[in-house]
Amino acid sequence: PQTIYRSDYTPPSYLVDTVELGFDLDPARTVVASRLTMRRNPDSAQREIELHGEDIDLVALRLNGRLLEPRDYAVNGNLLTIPNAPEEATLEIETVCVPEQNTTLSGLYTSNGNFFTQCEAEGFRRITYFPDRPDVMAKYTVMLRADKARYPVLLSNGNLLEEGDIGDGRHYAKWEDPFKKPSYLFALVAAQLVCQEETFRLADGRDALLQVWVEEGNLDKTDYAMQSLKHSIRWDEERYGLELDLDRFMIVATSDFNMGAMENKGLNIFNTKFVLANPRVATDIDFQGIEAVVAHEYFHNWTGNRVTCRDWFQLSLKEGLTVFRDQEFTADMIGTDTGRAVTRIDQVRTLRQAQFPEDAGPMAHPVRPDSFVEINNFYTVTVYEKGAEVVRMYQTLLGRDGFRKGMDLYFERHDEQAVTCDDFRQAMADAGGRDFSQFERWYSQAGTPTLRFETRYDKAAQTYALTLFQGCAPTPGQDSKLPFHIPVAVGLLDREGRDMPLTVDGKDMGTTAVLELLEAEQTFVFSGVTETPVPSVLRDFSAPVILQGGYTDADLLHLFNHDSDPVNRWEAGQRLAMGRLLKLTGEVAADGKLNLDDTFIEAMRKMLVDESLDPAFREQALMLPSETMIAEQLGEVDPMAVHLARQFMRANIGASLRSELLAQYDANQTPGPYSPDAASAGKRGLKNLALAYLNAAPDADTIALAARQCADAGNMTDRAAALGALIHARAPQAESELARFYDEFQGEALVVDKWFAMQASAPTTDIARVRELMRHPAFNLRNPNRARSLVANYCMNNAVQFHAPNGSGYLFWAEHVILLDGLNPQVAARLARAMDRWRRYTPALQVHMKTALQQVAGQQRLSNDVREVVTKALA
Ligand code: BAL
Ligand code: ZN
Repeated sequence: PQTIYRSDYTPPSYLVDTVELGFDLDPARTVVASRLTMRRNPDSAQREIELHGEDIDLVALRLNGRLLEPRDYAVNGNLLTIPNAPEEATLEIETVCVPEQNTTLSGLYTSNGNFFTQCEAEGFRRITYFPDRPDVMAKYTVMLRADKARYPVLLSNGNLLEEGDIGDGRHYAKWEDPFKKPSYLFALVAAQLVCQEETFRLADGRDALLQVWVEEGNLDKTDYAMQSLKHSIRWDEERYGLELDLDRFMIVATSDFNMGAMENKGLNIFNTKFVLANPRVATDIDFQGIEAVVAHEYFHNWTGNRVTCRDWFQLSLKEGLTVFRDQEFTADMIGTDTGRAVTRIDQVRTLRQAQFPEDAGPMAHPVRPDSFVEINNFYTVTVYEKGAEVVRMYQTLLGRDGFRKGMDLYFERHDEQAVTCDDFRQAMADAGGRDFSQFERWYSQAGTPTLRFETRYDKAAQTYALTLFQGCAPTPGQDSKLPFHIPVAVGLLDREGRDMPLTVDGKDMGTTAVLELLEAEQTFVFSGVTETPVPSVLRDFSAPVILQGGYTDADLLHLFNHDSDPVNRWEAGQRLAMGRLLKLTGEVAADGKLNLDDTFIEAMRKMLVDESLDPAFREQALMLPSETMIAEQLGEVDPMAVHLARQFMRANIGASLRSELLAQYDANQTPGPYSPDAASAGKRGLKNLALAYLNAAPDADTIALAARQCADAGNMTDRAAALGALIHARAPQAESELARFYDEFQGEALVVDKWFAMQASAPTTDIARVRELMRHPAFNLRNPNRARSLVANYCMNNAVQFHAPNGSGYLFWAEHVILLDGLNPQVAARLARAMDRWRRYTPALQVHMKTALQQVAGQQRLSNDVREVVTKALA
């Protein structure tokens, strides 16, 4: 496969002004007629028209009314070239595709017999020939024709112009999108669906029609998505002065979808997972996911759609920025300082769980990659979550108001343009009067920077010198790195745990100073420091870096007890736990004699019962670093040792804090009707964490508690937590409760996904049981949610079983990467990434892992998607 380089970018040879699309929709043979008005791009030296097309049949091609013969154009792979084209060209293209056979879920496909599209990144070329690149922006008019009884609902982007019958039981709908857009934002839906709708008054006084479309029977699960949409619209008006620019905004849910959702202009298509919810079927986490994803897709309307990406290397321009916006929205929706901190802690956890490992593995890439084989492989935690961290750092450096000025300037300069990450950085620099040239390295250098500090207190001078050191390990293709521009937020705690006032270079900096680290090593001197402080470094996780060492246990306990910055308070607890987890892992490997000190347990006890702290924060503070995070700290990973060490710590907490856990379990009940609000969810979170800890050291009483909750639960959060506790405690009733769960929810696809996922990720589920589950009538490899629920969960969230010493998990992985690749390369490539970190495991496991990787790599027929992942893993 061919590698595509960012440095090879050239402007499009032709621009497209208007696109008229006509669809005769038939699952077995859909005919697409396209009429493009094009003109030569003055910025391009090329004279030929270039069109992309994939897996479609070309029926006819006309240029300015003349039917072209095959000799008039050239087809090379997916590229169709028309040489010697005139300055202005009207192209008429007729193509045919087969939606019902399209298992890739890219382009036009059917799901439960309904038509949907997914065009990002390069799916539009699977619908019609087109210059399918994001810097070609055009105005679209779309005519849909289909059988009226089977497809009563016909939707596309923008505004509905007209609809009516055309005989033979068929009908039509004509849509027009008033804004220029790239082809990846095109969408259509032709389906049997119902909708919840309402009229919403926008800030400028216009009324917009909001709709949430779902399959019949799901209307009782659309309220939260609708509410989230309204909150999102209001928030973008208030926080950024950005308004909905259309008369209507539609969300459509489908159960067959590769991603979470897609921001097509005015017609967002969603995975049902991020739309459908009611207390019976959805957990607190599901509700949170819906709010965030609805917001994310809505916010794309400006950051992504009105201003889009020049090329796919700039993906983070829209994704990093939009993730940052949805993160801020989520924090604002909770509205409390602790709530904000808890969302920040969640973000840090995601980075450590997924992005730092990516940055340290064979698929490491900069936020703005320099090359790719398959762009679909770069919808990554680096582009999304690290990209959001990069945007957050602008706000940290400029302040909220300064960041807003930068956003205003960005839109003023670039509305309806396709631009680059450099354009965004320039807008921020110009609006803030700052030099962000060194900041560019956050976009161009891969790898997670490390940060280290040393301190020196001078009692006589009352100065405290903090020396910061940064570094960054090599990543594929980047052997050495230059220093990053790192905002390091720092506070100093006195011996009572109070924040000390900070003065640096004679400047009063409040109680948290944002120091700007520009060099590999730099010293900052605080003056007027009256005693030796404990430094709280990297408050609010002010940069996506790995802060190494520097703290004693006593320092960490002091921070854990007192830090006014809740993120660093949490962080101190994580460090206390991590130190011990690493020690325990070593002990498992050595002689199996495990010891946990009282100091740690007492710190946990104090946190658990501190009623001055929100339950949501206490839950975060008591949650241990995951097995993946522990593994990332080790030179050589024995997954079983990591698991046993962590289980030992969990059981120890469960047994030692039993009475406190029971008290918190009782104190954090949420009687009355379920509400997904943050305070209630926080209580449920702490209560269910208590239940999980109690059942990490199970006895008849703790199991009875879980069983009772399983029987009485009035919502899915409590039900799933109780069932999980029974499974993990290996309780005798786990099997029957699993069966009862399935019986009760077998009609709810998303709950059946949970049922598979719960089993796939349980350390009690071995390969034989997984294979048995694959034969369950409800299992279907073609449905991405279902495939992920069982196969991906087993391979990615069940380390002890997946890494079975006999290599059976790896063979299962290889078998299913290959099977899935024949159906849906995007889903297969995601699964392929389960082996990213294979070189870090014990030599015995590495041998099996390499064999499995080679088995996949040795396949003759493999998608570019999977080929790229396994090739890079083996390189
Ligand atoms: N653009 C793909 C889905 C999303 O990030 O919203
Ligand atoms: Zn996005």
